[in-house]
Amino acid sequence: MDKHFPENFLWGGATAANQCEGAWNEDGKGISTADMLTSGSRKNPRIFTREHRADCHYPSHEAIDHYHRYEEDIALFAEMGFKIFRMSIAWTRIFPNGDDAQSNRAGIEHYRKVFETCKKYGIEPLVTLSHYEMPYHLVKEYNGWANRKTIEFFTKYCQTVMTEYKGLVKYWLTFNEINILATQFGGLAAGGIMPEADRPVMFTAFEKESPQAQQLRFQALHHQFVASGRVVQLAHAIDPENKVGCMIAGMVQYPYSPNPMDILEAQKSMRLGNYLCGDVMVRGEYPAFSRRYFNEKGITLDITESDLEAIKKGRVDFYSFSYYSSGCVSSDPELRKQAGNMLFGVQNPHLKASEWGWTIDPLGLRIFLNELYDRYQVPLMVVENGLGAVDKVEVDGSIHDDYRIAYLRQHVVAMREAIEDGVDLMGYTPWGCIDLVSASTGEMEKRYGFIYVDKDDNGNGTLKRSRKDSFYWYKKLIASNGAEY
Ligand code: BGP
Repeated sequence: MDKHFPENFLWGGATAANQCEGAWNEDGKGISTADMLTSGSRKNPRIFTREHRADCHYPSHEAIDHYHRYEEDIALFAEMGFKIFRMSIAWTRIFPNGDDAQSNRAGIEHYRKVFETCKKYGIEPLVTLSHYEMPYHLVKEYNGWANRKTIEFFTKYCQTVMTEYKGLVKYWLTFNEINILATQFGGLAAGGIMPEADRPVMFTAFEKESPQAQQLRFQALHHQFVASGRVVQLAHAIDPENKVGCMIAGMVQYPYSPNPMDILEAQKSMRLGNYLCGDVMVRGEYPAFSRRYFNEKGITLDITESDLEAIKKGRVDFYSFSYYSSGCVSSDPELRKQAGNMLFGVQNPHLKASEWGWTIDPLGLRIFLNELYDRYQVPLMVVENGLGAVDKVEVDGSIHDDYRIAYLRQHVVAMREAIEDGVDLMGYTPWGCIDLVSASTGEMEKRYGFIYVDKDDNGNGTLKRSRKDSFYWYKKLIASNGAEY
């Protein structure tokens, strides 16, 4: 059977501003929530500090200095043959405090140059409007997305960039991994909700969440739904060419056993983890199952008629998601206890894991693609995928990352099979196409890139870029439109 990728398939790579740009306080940029996150490791979580502390390292401040080196980096992406480049705009470069009357010209001009560079190479930008950061001022003054006013601030920022970059950008994503806010893991990173003390916040649920905190989290999520709905409508009004997608963290959960109790638990977890957000953003209304969930948890949301209209009219054009791993759900209290607060649930005996404990499951990607397409029938895009691993630089400067190639190859096969199954898949942008700061741990050593960046966890290094073996592999894959993998 001749299986292949569609002709205009969008091969590329993905980054986020706070994980690669650096220049955290240059050219009028305001402080973002990500600028307050220390570095960490798998064992020591990153800490959100309410003030900057002299004894802490903040990896977003320099990151990989992409802000000053974007031309070199985009040229390398072009060398691999990228058709699309997913990146995010730092809201704080456009509106430093979030509620400013005027936008910051220097920030607007910076991204214009970035997009023009992409254009020069025939690369389509795919722009995430909010990728795990927001102006810190909005967090301190308004409690971030818990406050309804933030919808207006965000809409104004989106209107500004969509107007400025009309003709340069046509693919947009509203909120990165919005569904993290539907889990206990998302408070600050996704929702900008101020923690009561300096503490770990990234994908970390340490203590039991209070009913008030839970209520606030879902209200923040609701405000993001409304904002997304408004922004989708704005995008279409500004330029009918614009295509806006939702961005969901693909949290695939299997039942641990054929015990119907496990199946039910997995279903609940898929619904809350993935489908709640997808249904609102693709179908334009809260799914029926959410009513019972909110009732049982005692969550009462402030939802107005005009909110519902914004959600209804602002349905996204496509569905994008990240996929790294799958999880497993059990109804057995003993097994659940062992798993603790792990994002991926109980251990799946059939799968191996990465050095950072993320299970590797390419078939899960095919299964999820099929599930999503059955449910939504809109074009899908895989906008993050990859293997975080430690790379070794040989004496001659080469980097033999065959483990990364093996991981990506299997996921490419899974996508091709899903296309064969009937899925309408638009593109693939593996995560961290150039090494960058890890979101969960703040490390540099957890690398995803095709391009190596000389920088270590303590901030030392020349920042020199080098091509890994995977660079040449991906280049060939793109040139053959997925045939040579
Ligand atoms: C996703 C985030 C990204 C990215 C990726 C890899 O959840 O959208 O920002 O960082 O995960 O995670 P990590 O960097 O923690 O390895």
